[in-house]
Amino acid sequence: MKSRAAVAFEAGKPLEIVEIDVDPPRAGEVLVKITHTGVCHTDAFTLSGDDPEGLFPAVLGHEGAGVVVEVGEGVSSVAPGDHVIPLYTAECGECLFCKSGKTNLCVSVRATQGKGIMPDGTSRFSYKGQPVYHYMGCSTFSEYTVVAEVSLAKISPQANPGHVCLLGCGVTTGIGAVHNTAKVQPGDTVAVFGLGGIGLAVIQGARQAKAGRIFAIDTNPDKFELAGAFGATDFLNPKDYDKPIQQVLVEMTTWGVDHTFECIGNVNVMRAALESAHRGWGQSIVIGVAGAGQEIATRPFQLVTGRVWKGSAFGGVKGRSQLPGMVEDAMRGDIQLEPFVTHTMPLDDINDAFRLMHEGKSIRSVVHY
Ligand code: NAD
Ligand code: AHE
Ligand code: ZN
Repeated sequence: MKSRAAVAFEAGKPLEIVEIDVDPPRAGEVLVKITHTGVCHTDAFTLSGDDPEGLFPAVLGHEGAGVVVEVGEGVSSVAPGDHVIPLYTAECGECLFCKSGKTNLCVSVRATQGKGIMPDGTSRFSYKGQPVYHYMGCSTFSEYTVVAEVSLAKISPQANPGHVCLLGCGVTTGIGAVHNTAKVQPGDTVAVFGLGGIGLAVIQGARQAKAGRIFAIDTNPDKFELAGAFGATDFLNPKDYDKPIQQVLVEMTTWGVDHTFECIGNVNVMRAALESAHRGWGQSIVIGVAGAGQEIATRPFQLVTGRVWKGSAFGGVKGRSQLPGMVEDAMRGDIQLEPFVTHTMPLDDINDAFRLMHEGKSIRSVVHY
């Protein structure tokens, strides 16, 4: 079938809106009509050419919501008409990782996903007869996409797809990192570096966890108002200080902050976040994605004296078993999604979403088909 899609033909170039060909779903696959998709910084990161797994031409996008159109042979957990969110972290329930009870990092389709192909080693997308790569197992920048059955969460048909698409990545990542990775407890102090969609979701999660002081840190002071609305108590722009921000935070708190979160993808800020953590028990959670060749560093003494460095992918959330419940939480108002949606636009204007993100003017743009 034909599908309108925003294709990344080349690194560093705008997406092009073209009509691609989408092949029918094969065994274990599902054809989904995407109705809405958010644009996450990770899409911009891959488009920039800094992603070691970045492939071109590709259909990017991984924060979508849609409806099942057709299922391939053997698919039993979803049927045409079901409302779904595609998952870049699959959940097969059978692999070592799913069975461990320790992680959400299912490996069932991860290897082929990273190569931009379906689990059988081929692509369902083509343009003018040439294959186009899939992305993160989702490719939500196409009106019709094909994903693995294990990469779909079935959600309430009553949910607003223009809002719950954000649970496909940003909001789930931030809230999940607070509850599943850091396990923030009432009264704990929290510092959030980077106040985009991810950082603001961390703040929302920290407030749900009844954290005490919540420090919001960004070089763009325009982000502070929304951070305050989500529950941040202290606002810091590193540019306002003539000393490292970790020193500022340690001086403000005596021994450092219980939980710090890096939500930017900057290895220098990752160091600052680790060194802002409390002596003896503070932990720093890396959420931001850094480019190929980037490495983190600190004095080992920082770890010897009790600080812990951790990472979090998709907030540690198991998509098929936990995301439907988070959608229900959002429908009840226990997770707020609407404040994240600063812009909406049709697919034709998707490059505006990238521009607004780079200009620091948006939190989330939601593209509709
Ligand atoms: P975003 O661009 O919306 O927000 C980033 C924020 O960081 C902006 O407000 C920007 O002003 C701020 N910032 C930039 N440089 C800074 C600095 N030096 N000091 C302080 N603030 C600074 O991005 P986003 O969509 O919120 O994504 C954030 C990061 O999280 C990206 O690296 C993205 O790839 C990553 N991410 C990771 C996961 C995961 O599962 N681990 C999921 C989603 C996104
Ligand atoms: N392709 C990159 C890795 C990118 C990365 O770390 N992705 C995050 C999700 S970002 C969503 O916006 C993640 O979940 N990672 C775990 C995984 O399995 O990909 C690279 O460096 O190769
Ligand atoms: Zn994302």
